[in-house]
Amino acid sequence: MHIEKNKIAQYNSALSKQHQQRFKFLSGEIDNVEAVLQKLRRFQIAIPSWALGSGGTRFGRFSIGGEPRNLEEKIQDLGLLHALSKNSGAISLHIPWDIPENTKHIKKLTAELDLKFDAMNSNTFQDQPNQKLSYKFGSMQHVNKAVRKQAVEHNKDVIKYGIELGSKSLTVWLSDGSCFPGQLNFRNAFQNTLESLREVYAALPKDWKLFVEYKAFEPNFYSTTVGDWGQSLLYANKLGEKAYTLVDLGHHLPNANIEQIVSLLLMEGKLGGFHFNDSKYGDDDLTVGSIKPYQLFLIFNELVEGMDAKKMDHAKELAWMIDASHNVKDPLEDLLQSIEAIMIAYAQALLVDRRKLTEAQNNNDVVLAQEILQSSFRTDVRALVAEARLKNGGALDPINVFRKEKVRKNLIKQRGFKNVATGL
Ligand code: PSV
Ligand code: MN
Repeated sequence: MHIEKNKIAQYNSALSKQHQQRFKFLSGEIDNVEAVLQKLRRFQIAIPSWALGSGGTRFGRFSIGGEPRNLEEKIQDLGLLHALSKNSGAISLHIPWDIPENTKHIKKLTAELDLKFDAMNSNTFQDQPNQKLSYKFGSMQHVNKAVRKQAVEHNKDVIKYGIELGSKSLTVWLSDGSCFPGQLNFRNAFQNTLESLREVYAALPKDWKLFVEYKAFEPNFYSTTVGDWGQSLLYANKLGEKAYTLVDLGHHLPNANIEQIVSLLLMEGKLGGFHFNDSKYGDDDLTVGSIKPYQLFLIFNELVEGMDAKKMDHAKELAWMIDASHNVKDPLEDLLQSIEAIMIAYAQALLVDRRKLTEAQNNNDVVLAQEILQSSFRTDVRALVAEARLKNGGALDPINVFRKEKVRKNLIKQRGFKNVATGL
């Protein structure tokens, strides 16, 4: 399914008067509104190929209907998302959930929809049909060298697919760890993992990055071999300059200060990218900004401050991706909400008065520092984000267009109700 540009323009013109009023009022309060708009327009968030269907939990899965049945249909869904949002111009593939069978055709399709290939993701946390050796007791950490080799070879294959598609990075998330005390020798598990990662690193093209994603627990519940940012940073430092830590917002123990983690990783030049989602309890993979929007703003505040300190290009130098799962909402509507939440937090962070904040910090003026941050957080920047989208040719109100155009109903008509998309 496709929504024509002029259709989007029609919906926009119906909302134009109200939008212009709101934007005019807001822009009067912002000093450098054109520069902020430029940054918002350039910011692009990758969507994972596994987030376009109904995810489900281990207790069940409820079909949403019209889910994409193959990679091509997933790319079509992403094209639709990007046409509406204009801030989701990239796709992140998980192998072997989404193996591109005909790379030429897939590349042509993505180019037509103005989509790029972001990080490739390997998968050694599940056994695949016909797989020789099992990952039940880990992959890169495994006590058996042959299992480790199989995991390394898989990652090398993923790099090969990525090269064909024009991706420039590989994200490795390992579920390796242990479920019970005594099951694992921690040092051996670390060393085996490091040795395996070194082999993968050696296979990276010159201009590629390797992202080492950490996660505190699940599916292992006693120890995880890349369990936190410290461990990920150890690997990244030992591997070399092309290796970075990847932060997934859901992968921390409760109440972790993620904004501080982000700040220090940036300072060390070792923050590679992000998986955005939200959570209340664990790795809940909920819509970005649905539970803790202030935390999201504080993270973006550190990102903007830290990237500016290093004169980094916000849009280009870190990998931005949503990593969420949808159980009760329409995945495409849910993703539109996540994109909007990210853009809002980014816009608010761009509005922080850095000079005043630094002054307040240097004067130990705790009250003023809080006032400065919260005044940005409490600014309703939705008209600013909408204006950036409008200037890029997107929809002023993407969910409204999605609903009025009956996208899901049409997709169900085309694809049927009971189909299941690959991935989580
Ligand atoms: C693991 O929980 C994770 O966050 C990793 O990024 C995986 O690639 C993704 O979710 C899908 O399982
Ligand atoms: Mn993730």
